[in-house]
Amino acid sequence: MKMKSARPSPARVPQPDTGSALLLVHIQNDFCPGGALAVPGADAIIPAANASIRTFYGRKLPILATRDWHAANHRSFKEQGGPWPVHCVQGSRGAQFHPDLVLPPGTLVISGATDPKREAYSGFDGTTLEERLRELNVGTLFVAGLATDYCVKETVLSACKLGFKVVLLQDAIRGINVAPEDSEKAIAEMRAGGAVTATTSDLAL
Ligand code: VGL
Ligand code: ZN
Repeated sequence: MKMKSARPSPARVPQPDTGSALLLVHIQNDFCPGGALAVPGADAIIPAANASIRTFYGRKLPILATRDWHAANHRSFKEQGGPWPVHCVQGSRGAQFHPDLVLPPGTLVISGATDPKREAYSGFDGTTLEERLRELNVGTLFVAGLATDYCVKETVLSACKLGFKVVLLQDAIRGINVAPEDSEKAIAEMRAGGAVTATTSDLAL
């Protein structure tokens, strides 16, 4: 019979190591306060995102940043019959990464949702993201960014389906919450899809 240990062992959180990459989803002006599709509290994730960036950069591990990069007539926009206000139009200020996000040299930028006729929430949809990750021999993705209930969720679910391990950095994501529970539901869906959740303080920063 196994002995019960007196104290529960600390939860094992995967650590950034060979084969890990940091994936920053849509940390762009338009999703931050003052932007066209501001996610409540979005800028509060930036210190945690930057701390993760320092860890990955310090360990020479890949850092990838996706950006929502819509054509001006994208079907996602209300005036084209879509659900959202005009946001993250290619080349606009709103589409730039938040100025406080410190992206180091070598960060790979992946532009998504470029085809005006197609809705695309997953960073893998119509991009070179998977190819880049395979080239870099990445097996585990640590994910931060916006928005929990749309692009973070879809990107994480795609990553899981493609066989990547995913660690969702819960203090470094925020949701739109069109309905108040959307982010909680999204996190539950990502866990059900195979993602594990951690906070940046669980990482040996
Ligand atoms: C997103 C709505 C529209 C996201 C992008 O990044 O989550 N949400 N476009
Ligand atoms: Zn968009």
